[in-house]
Amino acid sequence: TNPLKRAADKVADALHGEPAGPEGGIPGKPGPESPPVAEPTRPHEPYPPKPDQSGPDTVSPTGQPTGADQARMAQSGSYLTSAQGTRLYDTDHSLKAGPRGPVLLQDHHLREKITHFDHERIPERVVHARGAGAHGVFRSYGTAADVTKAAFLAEDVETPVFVRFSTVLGSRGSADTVRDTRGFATKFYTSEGVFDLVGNNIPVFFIQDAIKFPDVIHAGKPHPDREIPQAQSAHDTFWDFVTLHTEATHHTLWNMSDRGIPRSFRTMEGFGVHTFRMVDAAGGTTLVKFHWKPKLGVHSLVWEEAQLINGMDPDFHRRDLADAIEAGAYPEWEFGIQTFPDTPDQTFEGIDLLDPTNIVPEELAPVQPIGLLTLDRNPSNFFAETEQVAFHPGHLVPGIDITDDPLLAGRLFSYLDTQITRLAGPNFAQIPINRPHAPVNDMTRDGFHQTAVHRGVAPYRPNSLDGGCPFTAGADTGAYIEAPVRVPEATKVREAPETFEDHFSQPRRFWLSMSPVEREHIIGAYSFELAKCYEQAIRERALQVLANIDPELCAGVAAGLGLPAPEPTVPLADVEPSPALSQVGRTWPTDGRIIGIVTGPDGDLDGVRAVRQEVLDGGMVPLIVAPAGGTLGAGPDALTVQRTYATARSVEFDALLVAGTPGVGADAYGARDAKAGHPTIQQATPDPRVGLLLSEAYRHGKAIGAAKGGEAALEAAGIPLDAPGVVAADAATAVLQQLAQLLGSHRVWERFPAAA
Ligand code: HDD
Repeated sequence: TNPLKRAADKVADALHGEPAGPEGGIPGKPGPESPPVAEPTRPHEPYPPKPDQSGPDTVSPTGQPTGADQARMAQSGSYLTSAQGTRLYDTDHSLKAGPRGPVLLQDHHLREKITHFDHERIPERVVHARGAGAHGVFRSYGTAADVTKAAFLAEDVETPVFVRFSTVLGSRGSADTVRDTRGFATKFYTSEGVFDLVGNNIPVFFIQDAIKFPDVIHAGKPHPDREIPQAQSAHDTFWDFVTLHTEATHHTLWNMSDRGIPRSFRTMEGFGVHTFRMVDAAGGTTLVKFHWKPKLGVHSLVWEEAQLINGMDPDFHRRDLADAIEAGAYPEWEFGIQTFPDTPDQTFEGIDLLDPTNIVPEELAPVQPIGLLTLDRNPSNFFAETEQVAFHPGHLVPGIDITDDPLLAGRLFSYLDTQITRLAGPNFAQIPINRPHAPVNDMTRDGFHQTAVHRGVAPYRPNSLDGGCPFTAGADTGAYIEAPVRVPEATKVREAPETFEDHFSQPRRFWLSMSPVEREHIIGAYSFELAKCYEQAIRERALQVLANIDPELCAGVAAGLGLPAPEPTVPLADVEPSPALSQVGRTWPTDGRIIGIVTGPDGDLDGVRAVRQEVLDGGMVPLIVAPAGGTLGAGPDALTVQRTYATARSVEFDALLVAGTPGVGADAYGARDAKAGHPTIQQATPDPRVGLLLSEAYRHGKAIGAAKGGEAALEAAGIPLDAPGVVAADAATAVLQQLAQLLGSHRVWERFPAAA
């Protein structure tokens, strides 16, 4: 028999203390000399499926539950089997005519295994392909109960949810921290059926009518000839589109702002974008806009950080979300609504509520909190949950209705349609992650991937054969009844209303609401993206668009491109800023922020121990960075090194604290140069990688501290000890206190040139 196999069996025997498997014996290979095959670990009963992983409990037209034991269809039992449940004795060798002979076509296991593998991939989403999801719970405050009869928004109702965050343009394997809009899609498994809020982290959209969606996406996706660039808008076709369709100006400006590069999914706002219509118990209607407000505040990366992260850790956002949930630092968002009277013109303070390129400033219509979302459980299988989840803006519950926003209308068609290709048929609602938690009793039948076993003979109504079931509900028995809104008498046209023609006043409001640093970032982003375009005409057209927003913005970008700044072609809009749009100038909780503690064997280990504990007590995350891995110090108090100088990069930390003398890494550049036969360079003290860590953190506006001689490392990196956001003291814990305070503002904004 195979020597590897024999060795594995020996190990297993030693582990189990017995040659055979559990009771009943594990079947060995046939043949007299074959020993029984032991498993490397003892077979055990499978873990019970999570509630949302169990198979669908389908309900027949006569109300009889069927298929309740479908959970058995997922992995169960101790032995490897074929897909038909037949136990297998070998899955590593094809069936051959002798060990060196040809493989036999009769090997069903080989064919089944390879065939299934060949079909493992499903089409990725045409947009929002790259995403990460999490389970959670939504608790409603009941504060929306006077405007909606939705049961899940009544007081103190808990509703399970699944949320998927995503980028828009990139492929499934693209990097997380690209400049892009982020999707924020929430599936509420309510007692009245599924409600999906399929929103973004930007409250406006590129286009006003869904008929242009294929066009804007074709323009944003990689060029069709070479399929580059991946996951970004810095290319000609994107800028060609958004400068020719000036309704895209507002969304583009948000993308070029810090909102386009969030620090974490946990620190993003979310928006339903469209105006929805809420319906109360008496049939009264109110127009609303949905908001998600992160408890941790709204934070972004700076552009250089985002670019570095895409190389260092392309899974940065996905990892951040999963790690936080695993550590018990459950991300939370408050759900809120802005409400507007449902007037026939559907405008508020002159703002057209049906135009998805508009926001309503919070100063005009405050966001009223209506519940709390907590994400507290990671998916256990990415494909089954995050990939197969299917959202749809048409998944509505009684009390929440739509408006005539023409962008929303197209979405109501598109999302159902796309799942049919992506999830290979019309039965995707039976996939466990998509199953409503409310009973399902529909009259759809058959189709690809039908997993329900429907009973009864009469999937139509009325019928006299299945006892007349199913019955239809009424308003008093929870039916979804569309709000009886009057449709104005009109002539069929392919036209937009005149109010949709104002493309510059809302972008101007956004620009005027930004702090100097945020404006500097926006100018930098436009200058970067447009410099990546090859066509001069596109750059010039983009400058014309910017001139119509604001002369300072236009002049800044024009200077970056080395082009003259044009004059505006429309009068500059007279709008008030909305301070709520700025991310700067507020303080936020510091929970979950990451403090890098840079030290070495000769560092201030007592100080590190104390400060590490204080970081933890403060609800933040300490990461010890030292020249080499392993531990620092000895005995029970030894400190575990979490990052070495080779693996640490500034982008991972929100603040840095150098405790004592950091020391030189084992594989510092000098040693490497010597090995390569180059003249050995004088090793800088401290290690040059510490210098890079500090200088990047400084450039990115991060708080930096030094304790017990750590100042030398800062000085070696050229960081003035009296610079803003730099603190030094003897005790590391005293330094931490000041760092934590600085972190409340997220960054040391004074370090950016605009603030100087
Ligand atoms: Fe969309 C996916 C958000 C306009 C067509 N969209 C998708 C996702 C989000 C959004 C978050 C990912 C859902 C997930 O995680 O599975 N989309 C928006 C927002 C829009 C918007 C906030 C404007 C307000 N979308 C939009 C239009 C159309 C689509 C106008 C088509 C007419 N969107 C789709 C889609 C996707 C999608 C092609 C791809 C995968 C999917 O639906 O399930 O149907």
